Amino acid sequence: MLSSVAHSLRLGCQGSRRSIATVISGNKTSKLVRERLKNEVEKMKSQFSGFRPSLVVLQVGDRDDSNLYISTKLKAAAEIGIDAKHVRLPNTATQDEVLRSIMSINENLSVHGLIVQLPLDSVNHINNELVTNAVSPEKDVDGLSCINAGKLSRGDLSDCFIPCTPSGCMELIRQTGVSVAGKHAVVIGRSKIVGAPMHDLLLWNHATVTTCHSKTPDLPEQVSRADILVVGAGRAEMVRGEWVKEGAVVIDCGINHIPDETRVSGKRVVGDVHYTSANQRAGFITPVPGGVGPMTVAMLMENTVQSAQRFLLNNQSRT
Ligand code: NAP
Ligand code: L37
Repeated sequence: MLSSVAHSLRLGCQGSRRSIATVISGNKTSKLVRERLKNEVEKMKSQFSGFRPSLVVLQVGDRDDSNLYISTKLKAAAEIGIDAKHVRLPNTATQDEVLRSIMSINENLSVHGLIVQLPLDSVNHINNELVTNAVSPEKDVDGLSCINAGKLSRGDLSDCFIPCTPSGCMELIRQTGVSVAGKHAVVIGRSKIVGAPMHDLLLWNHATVTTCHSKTPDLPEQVSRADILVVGAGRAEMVRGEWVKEGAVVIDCGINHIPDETRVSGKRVVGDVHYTSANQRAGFITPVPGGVGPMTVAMLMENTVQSAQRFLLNNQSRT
């Protein structure tokens, strides 16, 4: 009875919908991160006579979405003062050729960060695991090698590179002022790039974490328990507002293109969360676009600057 009074008070006198959630802007937060990094790079440049952090983005093939994300990354790097190179191999490249290319970048002392943009677009069979593990852990700014992923899963957070998307999600959660410790967090998805590292990050920030996947029965029930919900399933608008706990923090990693005849392009981008209904229940919510996407780019820049700083530290102590 009491809880139903509290509930109707929250709903307001008319019993109408709850006020809408606070939107957490990835565009604004990523801009702040990029400005901070630009200052750090300027300091490095003046302290170490023209030294610049450097990043290589290796692409196999020619996927439209990868082309777009890579050009966003190159533009962000240029603005910050990171020297970024795009190395593109044709979709006919063999696994050996891809591995050889990675090895040669590993050996190049002037490169501090190397990512292989996934998914690979190749006519040949290429083992993703072999490729992500070939990147030297010291340059693995995507945090996808076993060494970095293993450290993260054990809670050695200060000693590894954290994958960019989950790292960006944590930054957005921090923006809300809601503390993670002691909260119940639910992650939908268990991929190596989003769900699994997100689980680890939340866990080691002291949340109690439930990770859901395609075999999880009763997803709405799991979602309804989340104080913090992070979704990376790749299913357009799958999470409905009615599932969401009132006041929850909702972070939507999904990037899905759905048909929209009102647009010139004939399509539009939506997340994995049904935004308009979730907006009525959540306390905080990220939009798509303009949420997690720009943060993924900003955190890649952050990892690259961190890698260059570690390089300088190691080289100084050797001299
Ligand atoms: P993925 O490798 O396809 O993984 C999807 C995960 O979601 C899997 O673990 C899968 O479960 C789970 N899943 C799929 N359908 C489900 C369902 N109906 N119920 C519960 N779980 C379900 O995808 P990903 O690379 O992690 O990407 C996920 C989404 O994030 C995509 O929309 C992608 O475009 C987006 N993304 C965004 C960014 C960004 O910067 N914003 C970066 C990377 C990815 P199983 O393991 O059982 O198959
Ligand atoms: N680091 N990121 C890294 N490594 C990889 O292997 N695949 C992959 C990866 N993913 C990635 O780059 N994702 C990504 C997704 C979205 C954006 C950038 C990077 C982005 O900028 N999204 C915008 C625009 C979305 C759109 O219109 O399509 C956004 O506002 O969400």
